[in-house]
Amino acid sequence: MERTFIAIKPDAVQRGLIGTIIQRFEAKGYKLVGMKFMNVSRELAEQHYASLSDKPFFPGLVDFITSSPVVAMAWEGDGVVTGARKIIGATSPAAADLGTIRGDFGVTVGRNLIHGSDAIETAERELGLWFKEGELTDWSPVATAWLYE
Ligand code: DAT
Ligand code: MG
Repeated sequence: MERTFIAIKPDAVQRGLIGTIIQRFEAKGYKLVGMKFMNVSRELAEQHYASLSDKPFFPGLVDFITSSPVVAMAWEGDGVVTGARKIIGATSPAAADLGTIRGDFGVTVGRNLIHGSDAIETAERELGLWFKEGELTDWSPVATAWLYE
């Protein structure tokens, strides 16, 4: 089954939106398989955002993501990588549709509340970066039979 990496960023944690954000993934029917509340080292931040290292906003992005704790999560489900990106909304909250997390709760791109992997290969890379072997927990929710035919 497909898995994706989701992180609730420092702005959402500081604004008391952890529960609200997790609720959207739970209510959709995705399965939580990993979660930790943690400070992010500069090394991890730079590795996570390595593909953006030449962007002018990169230093500010690393400062932001390391400034305060985040909630790192792994979610599982049919089509979860694309589905989670839909729940999250467009990169800029100004462009994100209402009903998405960024559209409902954000105003500016540098404070867009949440990260979600953008492809299956990216998800595999990011899950490997953020979680050690044994930190992900497989389980069988009783609702599975009511979510999948
Ligand atoms: P996404 O988080 O939607 O996958 P991305 O991977 O292109 O977007 O960029 C990663 C993060 O970098 C994004 O969530 C917020 C920040 N960012 C992107 N573009 C930016 C910009 N033009 N100015 C400031 N921050 C930006
Ligand atoms: Mg991205």
